[in-house]
Amino acid sequence: MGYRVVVAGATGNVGREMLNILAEREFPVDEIAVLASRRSIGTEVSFGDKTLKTKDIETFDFTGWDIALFAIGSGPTKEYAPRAAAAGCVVIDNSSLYRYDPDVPLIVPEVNAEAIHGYSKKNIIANPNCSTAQMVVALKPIHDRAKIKRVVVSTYQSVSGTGKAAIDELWNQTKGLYVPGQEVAPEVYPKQIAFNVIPHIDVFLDSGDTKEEWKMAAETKKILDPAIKVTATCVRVPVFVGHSESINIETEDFLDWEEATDILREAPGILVVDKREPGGYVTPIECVGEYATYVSRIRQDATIENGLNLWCVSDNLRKGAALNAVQIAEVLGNRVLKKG
Ligand code: 2RA
Repeated sequence: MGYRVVVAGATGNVGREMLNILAEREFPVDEIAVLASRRSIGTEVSFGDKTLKTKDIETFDFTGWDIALFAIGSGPTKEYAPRAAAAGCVVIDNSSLYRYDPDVPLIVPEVNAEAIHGYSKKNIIANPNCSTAQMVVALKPIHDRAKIKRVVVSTYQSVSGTGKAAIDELWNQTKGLYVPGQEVAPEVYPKQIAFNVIPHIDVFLDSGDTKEEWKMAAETKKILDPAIKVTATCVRVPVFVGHSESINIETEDFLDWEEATDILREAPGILVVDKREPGGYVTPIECVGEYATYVSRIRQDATIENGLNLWCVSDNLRKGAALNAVQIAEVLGNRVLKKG
């Protein structure tokens, strides 16, 4: 016996990946419903070898459904997540709405799966920001071995993190540069993204940080350890899918880079690709469609007593969103609901 599963936001990039990954991992689904906004009702989406038609989330009754994966943004989530939760359906939400709520667990299964037991306070579980998810997977084994004090991270985030319109903008803007008269002015982003980088993701805060940078700090503290100091600079780059991160780590105890490499090789969710030669590292193009959090360029930071540098790459639509959400559903099923 399996679960009655709902995917809300099934026509978006993340929603479609949720369906792909539920099928790929053969999540025990007895019945599935795919929901979209009124303007997308009837849109066909794939679930394994099946084709499903989306239903209207506004009129959908969540009663009798076990798990709902939400990828509809904070606004609609505010309206529909409480409705699903009140109907007894556990919501796993990819928006930022509930991530910082003390009554809602924020989970990366390789890091804090045990937090799943906190779901029952609101019947809601939060999925972290994509740039946080891959980073805490890489930090967790190092923290367990040498206790991380401080993290300095620079991100190189793909346009799919913004959504389909951003993917189209990068594609059309790049093409337009080669075809006189077909130049495409910035619309999704404040400046040209083709052959450029933009040091700004989400809104600016009074501190001068962006909200994306604030999220990486706040979420790392909630998921891994509130004592860890994190400072981030989040940058948008002309890549379609795959976030990359340059991570500098200061630890309480000394950890030799070779021991760190061995520890990372053994850690869940991580693939180490690290040869000190041309091409001996992972680039975003190679992570697309994969589950792994890739780690390369592992080396000592000799400028401080206990420092390490590493390069981390992962598919932001998968580990950064849809895969992590499905993995949370697997933990919920195996440890709590126990139907599958
Ligand atoms: C981004 N992390 O990359 C944000 C939201 N997915 O745009």
